[in-house]
Amino acid sequence: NGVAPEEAADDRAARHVHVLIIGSGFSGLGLAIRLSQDGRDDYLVLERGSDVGGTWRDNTYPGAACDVPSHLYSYSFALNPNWSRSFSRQPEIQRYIQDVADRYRVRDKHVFDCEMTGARWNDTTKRWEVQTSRGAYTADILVSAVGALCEPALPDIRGINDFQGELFHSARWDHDSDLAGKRVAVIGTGASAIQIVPSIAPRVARLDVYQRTAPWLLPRMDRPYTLPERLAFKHLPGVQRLSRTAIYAARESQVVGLAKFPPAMLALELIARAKLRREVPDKALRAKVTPNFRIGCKRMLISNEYYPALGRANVDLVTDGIREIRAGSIVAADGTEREVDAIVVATGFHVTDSPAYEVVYGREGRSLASVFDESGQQGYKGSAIAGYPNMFFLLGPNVGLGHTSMVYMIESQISYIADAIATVDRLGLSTVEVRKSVQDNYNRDLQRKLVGSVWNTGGCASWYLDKHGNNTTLWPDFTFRFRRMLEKFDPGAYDTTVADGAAA
Ligand code: N01
Repeated sequence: NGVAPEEAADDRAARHVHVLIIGSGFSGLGLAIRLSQDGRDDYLVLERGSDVGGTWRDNTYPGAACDVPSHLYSYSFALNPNWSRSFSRQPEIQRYIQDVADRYRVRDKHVFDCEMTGARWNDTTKRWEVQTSRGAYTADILVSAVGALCEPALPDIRGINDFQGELFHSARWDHDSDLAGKRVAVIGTGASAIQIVPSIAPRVARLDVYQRTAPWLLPRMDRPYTLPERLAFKHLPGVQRLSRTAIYAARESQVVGLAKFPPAMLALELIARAKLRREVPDKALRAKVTPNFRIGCKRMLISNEYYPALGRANVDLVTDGIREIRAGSIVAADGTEREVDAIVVATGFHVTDSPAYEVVYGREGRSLASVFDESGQQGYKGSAIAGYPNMFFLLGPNVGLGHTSMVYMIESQISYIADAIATVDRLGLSTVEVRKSVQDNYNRDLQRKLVGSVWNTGGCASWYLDKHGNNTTLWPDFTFRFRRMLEKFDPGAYDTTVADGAAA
């Protein structure tokens, strides 16, 4: 499982590889497979965890499941006829990713338990110098595949460090902790929390759910596949492709309402309101969980169990805000103190301020985090950033989606980056760096498309927006347009030098 320790880098000498990929979630693993399929052996994947899977390896909280249909949430080159239900749960997705890594024989191109602690561009050697928890590497090309939802964000609540009970983030679930019979608080009501709450509510003594903003909820059309369906997926590959295409088209149509003409989403809002009336008969509770922004502004959530769980006798929805956390309790803004044994922090991730970029230093010696902090996350086609030569990004700026499968976007980027690497080799380039003017034009265009979108005008604060108020996370158009844009690497957008240093 992974590169043998003696083959990994050690502290005495940096090990050199042509392409170094950081992270082995859906994106890094997918690129590794593509490079292998292209016949390459000159790459390595560094993964801080002990296995592939990324966010699907890390998010093991009770109830963790995908809100994108299974058949779309798979690599196009590795369709899975064995999905057991229409929306897969975390263990099944993680098994799928592990199985793909095995089938495509790329595990031996991985160094596991290897965390990147620094990456610095050396403009003399034209290489990246990468420090890790398992020694040093140099690389001609560095690919960041760390993902946007990898660094848990803890809330800045007074006294949080003084809490004496159990406290953990949703993405770092403590499986040694048995919550049965305990008084538990869940902070947050996003995609993770709405899966956790119904899963733990029946077995805890009391559950306080701290809601800052009420989310929109739509029905979850999840069900196990019937035997005839599973047989058809298995023996008639066309059926699976057809089902995938139908799901893709249905999801893609939402772009019209999200990005182009938000009122087109009102039909979904009506469905969500009807669900609220049906599943929350208590009018006082219903008022508390009725959202105050346009649907789609934040990520739309799907659940059939969340509202009923809030209605349980042992569950309390607290909407007064949190004043402070004490050794054994949480004090709400209205002064009410509720004793708790355990706190689950489901407060999301550092998306627009990822610490992963604090250790990446580009051509001018600046950390990527400081560049992002100053001007917001900006890149070119979500895949390259001016000032960071020979570096490519999977799931870089403005690649995220609020409505359909990220795997589609990832595969579009994989084609682009694989073609970029092939182009670098074919033309004998020693550096390739996107031109700042090209990047600026790209972002001007992108931000223009976001004007009037529900994410910018829907009246909510969300992790889609950075601290400057700009949407630097989402792709604002149809995903097939993204794919078309990334079909071929476009060296004309980049400053390049050939191996002898002359301009290409
Ligand atoms: O995180 P979030 P998440 N005090 O950031 C609240 C993906 N995902 O882990 O809305 C009190 O969405 C915050 O409140 P508010 C998916 O892309 C996918 O749930 O900001 N509360 C919010 O309610 C998703 O979008 C699946 O006012 C605080 C919650 O915490 C992304 O991951 C499943 C607070 C954070 O919600 C992140 O989801 C799970 C504070 N100081 C996740 N700070 C699938 O099914 C924050 N909050 C594929």
